Amino acid sequence: VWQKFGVKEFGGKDEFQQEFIRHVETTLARSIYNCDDLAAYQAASQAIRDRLIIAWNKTQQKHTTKDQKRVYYLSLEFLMGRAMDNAMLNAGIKDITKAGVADLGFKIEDLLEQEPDAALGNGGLGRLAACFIDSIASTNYPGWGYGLRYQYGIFKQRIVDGYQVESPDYWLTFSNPWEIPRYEIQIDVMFYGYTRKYTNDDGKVVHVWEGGEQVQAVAYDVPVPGYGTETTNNLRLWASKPTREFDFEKFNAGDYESSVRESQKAETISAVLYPNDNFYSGKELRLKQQYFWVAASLNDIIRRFKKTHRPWKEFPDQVAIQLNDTHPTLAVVELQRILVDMEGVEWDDAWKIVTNTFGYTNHTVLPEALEKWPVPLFQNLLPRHMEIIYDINLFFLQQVEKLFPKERELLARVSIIEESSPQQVRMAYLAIIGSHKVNGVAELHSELIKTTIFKDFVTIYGPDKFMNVTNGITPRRWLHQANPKLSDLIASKVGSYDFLKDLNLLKKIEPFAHDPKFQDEWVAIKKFNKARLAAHIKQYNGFDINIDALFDVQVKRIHEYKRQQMNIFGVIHRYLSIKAMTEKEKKEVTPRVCIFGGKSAPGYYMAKTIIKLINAVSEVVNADADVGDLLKVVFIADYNVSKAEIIIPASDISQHISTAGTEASGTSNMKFVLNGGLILGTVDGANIEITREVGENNIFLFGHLAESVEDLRHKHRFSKVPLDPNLEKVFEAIESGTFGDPNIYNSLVSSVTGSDYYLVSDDFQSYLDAQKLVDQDFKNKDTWVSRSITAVANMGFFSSDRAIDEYAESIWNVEPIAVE
Ligand code: 26Q
Repeated sequence: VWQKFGVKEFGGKDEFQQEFIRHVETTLARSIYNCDDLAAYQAASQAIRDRLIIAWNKTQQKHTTKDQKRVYYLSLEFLMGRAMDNAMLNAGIKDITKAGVADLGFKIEDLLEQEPDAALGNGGLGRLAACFIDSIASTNYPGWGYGLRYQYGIFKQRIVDGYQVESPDYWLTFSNPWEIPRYEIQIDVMFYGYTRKYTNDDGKVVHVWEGGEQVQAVAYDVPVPGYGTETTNNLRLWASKPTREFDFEKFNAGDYESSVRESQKAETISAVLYPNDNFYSGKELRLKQQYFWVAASLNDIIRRFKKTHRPWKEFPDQVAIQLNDTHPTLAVVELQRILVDMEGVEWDDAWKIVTNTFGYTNHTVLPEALEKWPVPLFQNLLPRHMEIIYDINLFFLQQVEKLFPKERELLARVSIIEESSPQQVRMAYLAIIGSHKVNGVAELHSELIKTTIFKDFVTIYGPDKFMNVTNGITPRRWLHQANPKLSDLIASKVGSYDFLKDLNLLKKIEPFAHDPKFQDEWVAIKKFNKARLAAHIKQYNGFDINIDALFDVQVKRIHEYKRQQMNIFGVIHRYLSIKAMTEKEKKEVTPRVCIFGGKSAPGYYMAKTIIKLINAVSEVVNADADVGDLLKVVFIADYNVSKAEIIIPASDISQHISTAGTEASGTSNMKFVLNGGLILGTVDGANIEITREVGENNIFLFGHLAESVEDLRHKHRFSKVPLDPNLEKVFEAIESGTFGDPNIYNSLVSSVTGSDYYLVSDDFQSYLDAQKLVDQDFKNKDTWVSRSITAVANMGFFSSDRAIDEYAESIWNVEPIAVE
């Protein structure tokens, strides 16, 4: 396979072995006779990395020579997962590596297991960034990712007595072969201090920001190999270090201890990823992280631009910057500051440059997730930026006033500064005003932002500034790597692996949806994947599950809006039903394994209670002899990218059951269907477009629509809405102590019996009906498999390559650079 790509850097098996041994003996200073799996993983990685670096250098050289516009994807999260398998597959050298290590007595699978996940993200947003940089490289766009090199990624989750317990993610304990430290790239970043202005010799007012604390940003580069192409792009992650001067001063003053303390403080900036998913918390350190990363990245981008000796007005012709949510919005202000304060560009000219450079992607409409920073905190940390924001706001409001004279309410509504006490900086508004395009991540979501949270901005700017780019996923990791057997089977019908670069070619398997031989192979692969997951569950949870049962999976961050509580209430309902059955009735039951996984934010009490309930139900149900194989409940601890790669290919049904209008897109829904699982879901996020693509016969939809949600919530507020009768029985079981101390679940139950903000009761009957249909349909193996095949055949649209092409075309205006 490797030759087909024509990636000349990669030699054959013998060459790989030589390099492997060389790395064992020199890089690791060990003997090949005393080499464990960890050392072998590191040596193999080094050998692969060497090749990536050659391709990386070539790519960067070519991009510099071509001097075309580049795109920079700014994201505080890159949920990369493991790198080794991906690097081998993208470079087309898995076969030679596998054979190479096998000769030396190693199994490639064991080596792959040694690698810790790069878990620098929380969930959907971070994984999307990882898929996007894979696609940018695979489709040959010149593009870099910029992020933070957290010393600790998302915490590790253990389950103790049914509760989530967090521990730190020491992912950098052993040296990380996938990063290249660039100690020579050090950028000073300042915080705090004060501003002053003076009039220079030309009579111009100059603003200065000085007297603050300095820290240094050091670059770590992670090569991003494209699939089947020479193109290897860069992900640059910044780590914070104390500045040398600072240390020195203190040291000479004889204050060694405080010098050490200060340097440790500098390092805390990039120490840890904030573990909130879809929830804003206004901590100063978080704002420090944002500015640190934004300042270093912009400095780096500008340094590269300056080498081309172009005038500033051409900056947007050379540079596109995409803001992954509002987290990097300070970049808008920082670029304006550099242009006006440091480079002497006139305000209006600078502002044109700024707005033509940035694009902003919104990922949520949930009010609790929207970033708003208290003005006092902001002003203290970034005094000059605060002034610039006031000016941006002033000029913007003047423009609005001109367009809509006398609409004072409108001015207050769209002001970047919220007039609360204290005042708050609304980052989303700043991002909109500072960008030329704003996009949502699925059709419904993009409509919702236009009609709800950003409505006024559509009035002001017109509809063209707002657009949709439906999310996508990389088929390399989420099909070929996670499910190699399915990828091989598909290739046998498509005639090649070209579908991994052009996912619409999946359409070619549709004619085989009813072909018995193809169906058998399809079913056998699903069974293999279910056995692989069952082995994992046996190893980590310690019990057996029946692989002929329907595997029903919900894995994602635990959140009330994602409604894992509805799922577990449904499981309890199922349990109670089975308990009430005669032996004869039991014969008709479709056996099920209900699989849950996901992390809760450490401070999110309700989410933690949901985890506890799932585990409590699991304990009771799995031990109940009346139920036997008909129902098993599993909570898989520490759900992460690597576990997703095992879990997703094994699902028959996966649940994406957010309250309509709350899940912006979802991306795991796409991964499950691409792996031959069907969806049980609400009419929300990308479920809607998946339905359109695969056909409504190949998805199980239920529940109220987004347009009714507001009305229903209104009803709840003004009258007591009767509880769904089936749900009532579920609550009775919980309250009678069936799953242990009922007091533990008081708040969870009353959140539904009270205001039921997420409409669990309103949707419950519809949910049970859909589940019943799933049970019935799963019995008909023939139709089930043909639906599964048909669904996969129609998933081409959800490749992140397609999403990236749309961004490139309609937001970034960048062209791919051909590889000879
Ligand atoms: C903000 C401020 C302070 C601390 C943390 C945060 C923060 C961190 C992470 C806010 C939000 C997030 C993550 C959001 C997220 O993952 N959104 C998801 O994005 C996916 C990709 O577009 C969508 O598919 C999901 O629907 C959406 O929930």
